[in-house]
Amino acid sequence: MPTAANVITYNNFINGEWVPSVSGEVFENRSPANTDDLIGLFQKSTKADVRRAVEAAAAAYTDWRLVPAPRRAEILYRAAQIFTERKSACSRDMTREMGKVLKETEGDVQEAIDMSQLMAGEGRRMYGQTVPSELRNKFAMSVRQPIGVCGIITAWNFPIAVPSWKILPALVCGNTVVFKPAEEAPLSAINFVQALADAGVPPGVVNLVTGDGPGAAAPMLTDPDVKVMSFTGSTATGRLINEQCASTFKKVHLEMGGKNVILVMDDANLDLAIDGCVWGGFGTTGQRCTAASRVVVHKKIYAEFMNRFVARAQALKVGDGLDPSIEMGPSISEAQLSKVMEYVQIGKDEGARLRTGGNRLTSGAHAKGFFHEPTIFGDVTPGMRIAREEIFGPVVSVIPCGSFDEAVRIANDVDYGLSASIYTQDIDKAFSAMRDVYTGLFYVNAPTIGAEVHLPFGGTKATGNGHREAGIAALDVFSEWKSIYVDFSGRLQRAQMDLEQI
Ligand code: UN1
Repeated sequence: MPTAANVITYNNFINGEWVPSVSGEVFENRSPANTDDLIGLFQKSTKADVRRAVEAAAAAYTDWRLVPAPRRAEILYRAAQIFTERKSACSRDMTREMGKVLKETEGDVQEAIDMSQLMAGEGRRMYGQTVPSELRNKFAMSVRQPIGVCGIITAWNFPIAVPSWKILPALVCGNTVVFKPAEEAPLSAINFVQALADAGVPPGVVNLVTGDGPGAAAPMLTDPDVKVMSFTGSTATGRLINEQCASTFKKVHLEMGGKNVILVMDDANLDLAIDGCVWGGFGTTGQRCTAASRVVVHKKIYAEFMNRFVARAQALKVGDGLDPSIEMGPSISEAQLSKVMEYVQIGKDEGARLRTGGNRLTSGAHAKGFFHEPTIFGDVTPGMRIAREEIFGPVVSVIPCGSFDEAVRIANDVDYGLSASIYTQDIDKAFSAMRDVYTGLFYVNAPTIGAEVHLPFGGTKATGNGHREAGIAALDVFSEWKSIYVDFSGRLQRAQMDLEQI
């Protein structure tokens, strides 16, 4: 464990160099599993640092946009190799700084490997469109063009995966990047950017500024040289970003909150469904935008489902994610844990039935971290706040329902629309729900989590603003179409004139 003397100070990355912030101010990053564990000091960047990063990105853009996409892709293939070599070290750093268990942080780094390979492949495709022209002697086509400097603001819960979903497509399309990671997980961002630099990304093409939202993110929103903003975080922050970006007409991609639902029908395979609810609800300590924080269960199987679900939640081992036997880590911060505890109180006050959990864990191995029991409320009604608002913690609200139609109505009756799932053996119900539940992701006989990088990721309503990241859809965020008409009738006219002169 570092003492004050051997604590590492990490820098920003601007124009290919690791540099301190202009103000020289730093902030601490501590492990949420043990606040004695000081991970390092990180630059508390301000407007002046952001400006330097944007200038570097704008200067680098003039050449990077002209580098052939297959050459840009070679760098991404090398990045995939480097992430693979560093997977174990990066996941340990990630578990230490943001708390999710090692198995999950390994999955997080794996997503960056997968995304590097996917986007590197795009370097040799990046398909455009060719269509027939209306006129003779004319060709018509449309090609993807890069847009310019992309501002990237990410959350702490997927601190390498989510930046990779944004930055790698931005790069293969020919854009340059200014990256502001969440202040709760800056070391993972540094590991990510170091890997890109080592893979050969030229100076200025990727820049990193650490710090808080007002200091290090807000200046990007109004900077006229930033052309695209891509954000993952809360709906409230996303709304502010959207408003701030309006006056400079930036292309804004927002990936925000969720209140995802698992529908358990009376014909469900209960073993599968309970497994899905445990990992969907308590994986990443419930701190996923895709977390299954609502479960709607048919009344016919409600009692049995509840007994078994509660027993599984009680058996989960909570603790420091670096210990491989641990199944659920801490909340990210004191503030996040307080929010969880507030919602537990709200649930009780609203008349939901607390079936298990509900307490902060404070003794023994839990004494120095932000731990909370896996918590399940039963007899929840759809109007309750715990059934409607994003908690982002280990709290699952179970709502009894009387029919499939009612389940679908409840599923749709929230402000968010990221992910939903159904457990049923009935193909008609599966397809009806798939069509009628208004979300960007839908699962059948699997939980609401576990998106794969080669499919579009994103949500409807207050979750997103119409874009998708990951998959080929990511290219639509980070490129714009240029339609090109080539008229070659002039040559034919000239040929005709030549003939007439003979
Ligand atoms: C997020 O919580 O921001 O499908 C993303 C999943 C993860 C992505 C979660 N691969 O749950």
